Amino acid sequence: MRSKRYLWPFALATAAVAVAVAGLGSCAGPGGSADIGSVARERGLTDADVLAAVKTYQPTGRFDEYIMFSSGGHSGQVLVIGIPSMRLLKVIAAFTPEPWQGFGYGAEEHKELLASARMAGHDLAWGDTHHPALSETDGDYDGGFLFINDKANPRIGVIDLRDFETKQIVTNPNMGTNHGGAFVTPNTEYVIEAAQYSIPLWTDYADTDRYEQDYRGLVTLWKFDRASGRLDESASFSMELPPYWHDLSDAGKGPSAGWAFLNSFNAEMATGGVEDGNPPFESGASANDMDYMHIINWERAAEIAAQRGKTRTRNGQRIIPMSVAVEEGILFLVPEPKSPHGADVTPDGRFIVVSGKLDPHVTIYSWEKIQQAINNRDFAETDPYGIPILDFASVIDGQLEVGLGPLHTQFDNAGCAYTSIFLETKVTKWCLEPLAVADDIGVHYNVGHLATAEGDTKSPDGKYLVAMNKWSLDRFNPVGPLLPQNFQLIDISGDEMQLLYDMPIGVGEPHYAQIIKADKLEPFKVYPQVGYAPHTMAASPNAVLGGQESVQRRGNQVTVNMTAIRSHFTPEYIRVREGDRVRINITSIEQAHDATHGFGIAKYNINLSLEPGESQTVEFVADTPGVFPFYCTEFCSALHLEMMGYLLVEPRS
Ligand code: CUK
Ligand code: CUA
Repeated sequence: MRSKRYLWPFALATAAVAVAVAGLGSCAGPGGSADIGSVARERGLTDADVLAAVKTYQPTGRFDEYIMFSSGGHSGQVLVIGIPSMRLLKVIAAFTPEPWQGFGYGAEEHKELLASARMAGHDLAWGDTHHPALSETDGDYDGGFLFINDKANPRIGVIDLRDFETKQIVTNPNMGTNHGGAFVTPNTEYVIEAAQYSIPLWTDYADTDRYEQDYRGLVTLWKFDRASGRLDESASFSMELPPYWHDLSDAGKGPSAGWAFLNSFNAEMATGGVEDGNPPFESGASANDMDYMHIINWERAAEIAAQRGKTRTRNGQRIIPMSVAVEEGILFLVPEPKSPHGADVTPDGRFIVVSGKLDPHVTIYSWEKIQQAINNRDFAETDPYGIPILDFASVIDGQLEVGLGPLHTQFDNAGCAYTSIFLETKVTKWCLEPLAVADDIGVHYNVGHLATAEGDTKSPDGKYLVAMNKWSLDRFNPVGPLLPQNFQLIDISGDEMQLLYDMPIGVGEPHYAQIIKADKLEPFKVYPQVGYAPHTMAASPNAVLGGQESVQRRGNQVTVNMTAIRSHFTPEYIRVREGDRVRINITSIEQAHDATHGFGIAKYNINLSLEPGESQTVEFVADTPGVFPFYCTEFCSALHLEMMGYLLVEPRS
């Protein structure tokens, strides 16, 4: 009874909103009230609630105006969400095996990718994605590629937005973890990745009593080759940094193009050890009033990295040592208050906004003043590693009190900025010229990053802001002690911010997201040809066309060339002997939009997803005798249940 009473008003409200959007006035919904006013009254909705519903509801078949790519946190994936509806469209398998996409469930192509993503001799079945970065052309998202970092295991994934699949994972051999990635330069020349927790750099092992001598930070600039859609490891380079803990990066644009900004904390170089009577990391690393933002001339660094004798190589990576960076004038520090988090360049590239978790202000640095100080060699002092430190007061444009625990800042199209306020659990809107607070809005609860529409480009759209919240407490039906992180969609088109929608996230803690105009994306409807290999984005050498199906045996190696089309596999029998090595080349010869087939083999941990035209290969040893049905795992047609076959593994004895 209870659930029924709950459901009726919900269905009615949906119908009523649909009517409102269509402008039809009224019509009879099921079971009672048929006009918006009485449904709203029955459900206890305010005018603002109804307005929010009307601003976000998408009638069937209507596409969203924006697409948000969000990190999936420690799910290791990327979430694709429509805005303003906040409908979840896809979870892109990035660092974690994902069975729906058949990612990591037997395909040789994925085995290769995941093997390249191993670190320290371990297969890694998770990642902690924090910062997605859309590829840019001339400072604008171009819809071509998405890069995503794995904080836990210092890796960067490359996702091709023609098919929303992960194509490459590069591992960073000289980092312990990474946090200052992925951020792109204005023409995606490079993808920036900075380490977070320092580890020894020039030696494999050193205890933390050698912290200041042997531990180091690192920033890597991964060269992106757009033609191949891959990061080019041999053309990439790194720069040695002091063993502060590096936080977030952003690339300069406009007047600051060619430079990158990277904030840091634990400039104290605290080494913790509360169990030995030392101050814990949390207090040791926040003892000082100031940490440092790093100012890096990446354009010049790239030239220096190409010169003989200017780099040292470690684990195959070219690294510009700090001493060279100082000598060449490509690395500077500027103090930033206090336990900073977030460094965000304004759309015009003239200012860099930094927040201190323990300082109620945002600090706005002037690129013009920074440049002047650098050109005049106007340095206050050097850090223990000889890096010039600019004078704080002479390079800031101003500071503005925005609330307790400010974290991340995003921008709109009207010269205003939005800063997440973690402790006060709100978003503060403020404007740059003149510098003043304009508005604030409570969010639930404890917000981390914010994302505005086209927010990291040189020309943000304004319109929408998403608050990415850490806690949900009383916002949703309780689901045990582990509650969902959540997103709140906020309308920022007017002077006052309006909360539109709450979306729980059930898979991990998202950190950052970017929002792109949906019409910039042009994904494939079907793969360009039958027998296509998504991992190379080219014709597959293992393609099997209709009529080419076969089973071949050579010794104990059995090769099956198979096709899939509604609603059968050809062949339907795979007969092998126990211990045989079985290789199945399988091509979906479908060309119909959205006609996906799966290929799962019972008990062998194999499942593929074959989109129209796609070719994949699985290889395994038939080590267990018996009869194993295989079947299509997508309900592809009326006779989908019949789309199956048998793997018969005959016992040796
Ligand atoms: S971080 Cu998570 S809320 Cu990794 Cu960008 Cu600030
Ligand atoms: Cu193909 Cu179900």
